Amino acid sequence: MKVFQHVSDLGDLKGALAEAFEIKKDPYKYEQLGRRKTALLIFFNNSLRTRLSTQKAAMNLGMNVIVLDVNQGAWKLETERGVIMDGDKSEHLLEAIPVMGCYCDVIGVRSFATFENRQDDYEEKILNQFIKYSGRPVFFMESATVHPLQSFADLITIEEYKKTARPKVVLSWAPHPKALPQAVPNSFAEWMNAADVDFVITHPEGYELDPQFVGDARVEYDQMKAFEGADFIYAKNWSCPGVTRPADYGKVLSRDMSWTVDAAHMAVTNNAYFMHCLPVRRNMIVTDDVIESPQSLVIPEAANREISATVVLKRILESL
Ligand code: AN0
Ligand code: CP
Repeated sequence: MKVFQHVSDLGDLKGALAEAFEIKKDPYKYEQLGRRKTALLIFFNNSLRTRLSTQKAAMNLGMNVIVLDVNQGAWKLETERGVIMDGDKSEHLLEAIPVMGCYCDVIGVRSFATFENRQDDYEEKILNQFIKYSGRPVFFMESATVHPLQSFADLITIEEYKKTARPKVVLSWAPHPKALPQAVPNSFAEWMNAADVDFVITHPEGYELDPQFVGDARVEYDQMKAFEGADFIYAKNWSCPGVTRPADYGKVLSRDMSWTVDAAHMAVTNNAYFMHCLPVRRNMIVTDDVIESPQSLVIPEAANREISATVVLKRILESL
């Protein structure tokens, strides 16, 4: 595997899940595979889980790991070609990327949407430059539009906890004070569409996700109706994707607190499990009692980030 961006990059999903459970049983099974190989993890944005779980995964495989916070100690990077660099940016991404490639065998990159230009974000301008100029396999650690390591961990979690062959999974928008990316809901939708689940998306008007990710999913604007009979509730805030309202791309359109997932919402479900990728703002996205309930899977989900990252790095190492 040379790029990990979409669910399709894993090929047969059932096979990938089987590999995940094999690794969960014995995380050090492939500890020889990464000997003398180096993973470079580049962060343009903050992280707790991705940073720690991906380092742990690389160590499980016997790899060396280098982590770089671009905004803490590296030169300020220009990303646009043709710019006269007379401002505060000392280095261009077009040199920085191949230089980074010199010191590693695999590169993971976190670079969120900037919301400056929908086309640049949705064309994955930054990550595609890493693919083109690093000379190394690249895996996405949340890009402008996707967060596949998260969705893979989410799917592993659903597989572990589901009580029926084809559970009902609901992705629900929830309120948040700041504009957040669409990467998590985009990927979650993509992965659920590829999995054997009954998938429903619910959000207020204007928050329609990009059709390439929605696929054949059912969209229900009545949140309570969407929650009826659900086996898994996956809450997440996202800003306006700019599909039905291009001028509002990246904006907060609603702060409607009636969308906060609380006990009354959970009461209409089929005793659903609650999921969220974290970090989560309590009593905005979800109430204290729901996230602390026995049905909350937020910690097992985070734990499975180590497993999804181990499978992905293993697949990349096998292709070197
Ligand atoms: C990010 C987001 O919503 O995409 C990262 C989530 C994994 N969240 C925040 O910036 C709070
Ligand atoms: N879920 C997730 O990716 O968390 P971090 O932003 O802390 O890495």
